[in-house]
Amino acid sequence: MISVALLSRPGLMDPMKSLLARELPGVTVASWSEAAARDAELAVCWKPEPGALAAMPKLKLIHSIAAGVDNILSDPTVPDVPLCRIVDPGITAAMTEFVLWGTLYIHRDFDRVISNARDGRWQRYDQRAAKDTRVGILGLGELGTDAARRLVDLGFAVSGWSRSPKQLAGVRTFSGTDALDPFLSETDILVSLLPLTSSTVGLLDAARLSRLPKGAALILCSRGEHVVMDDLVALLRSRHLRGAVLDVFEQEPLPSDHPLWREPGVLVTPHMAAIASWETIAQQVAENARRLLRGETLLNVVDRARGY
Ligand code: NDP
Ligand code: OXD
Repeated sequence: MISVALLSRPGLMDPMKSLLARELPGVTVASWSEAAARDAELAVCWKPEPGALAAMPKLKLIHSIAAGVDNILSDPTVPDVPLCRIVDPGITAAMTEFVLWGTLYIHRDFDRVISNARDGRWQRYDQRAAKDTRVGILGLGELGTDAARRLVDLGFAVSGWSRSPKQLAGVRTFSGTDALDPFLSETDILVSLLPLTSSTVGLLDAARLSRLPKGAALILCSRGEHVVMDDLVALLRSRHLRGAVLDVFEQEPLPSDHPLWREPGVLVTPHMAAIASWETIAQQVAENARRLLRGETLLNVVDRARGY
């Protein structure tokens, strides 16, 4: 049977021990603080210490406990063994709910009326039809595609941007760097569902965000590092942008004294858009462990060259 190491901040992955033991009878599971972890063949990770994976001589497979793998690939010493991530219909459904909620929050002016309610201000806004709100999704992968489809079902004018060309019923699709500015210039609500890679870090800077039409809003579900936050705040303060729902941050948890909590127009949510259960994670890790042992094709393998 295989041996597994859990690499994360202390205690985070404790629930995985019994779940993996149930899924993989005979497995040994060690936290990184235990000496046995160095000899494991499978590393299950969330933000492993830099250099830790390189210090595992028997390593055969690295598994992220998340959909994203930036938490692992940010370490240049990560050994060249297969890297898998979590892909799950439950996560996709949860993300779609979050995107639909965020879109309606802005489209139906809840951002304004919630703020007005604090001052006891009764103010109604003109109602727009969904077809008159253009929602642009950065990233048409597992998550972006489902969110786009559901937004189309609700009648929104939906577009999407990806690296490679795509066809998606009811969605205007754009691909490649040259298409980004035209895509942004026709987007009222921008949703980011990109992976964090060397090509997408800092993508949404002053120049890019200024391409959005005046009054546009951002829903950031991907990673904090996709946005140059000072540029975003400047564009909110100049009223070029109307608001932002921010679920992810370069530093998490966002410290309670961080100015973004109190920035007018910004709603901070605690990286809650789509959270995989430990059960789901353990099942997917165990399935890949069984496949590894049988020499079968692994599921949800990341392309290391692309970084996602
Ligand atoms: P996928 O890998 O399935 O999809 C990524 C999409 O982004 C693809 O369409 C890809 O294009 C596109 N893309 C990647 N790089 C570029 C680029 N340089 N230019 C244009 N498009 C690009 O990822 P998922 O949909 O599963 O997840 C996306 C991200 O969502 C995760 O990496 C994670 O950061 C975040 N996430 C956040 C959660 C939260 O709770 N806030 C929960 C889960 C995920 P192509 O199709 O051409 O390859
Ligand atoms: C993920 C996340 O990548 O939770 O799964 O952000």
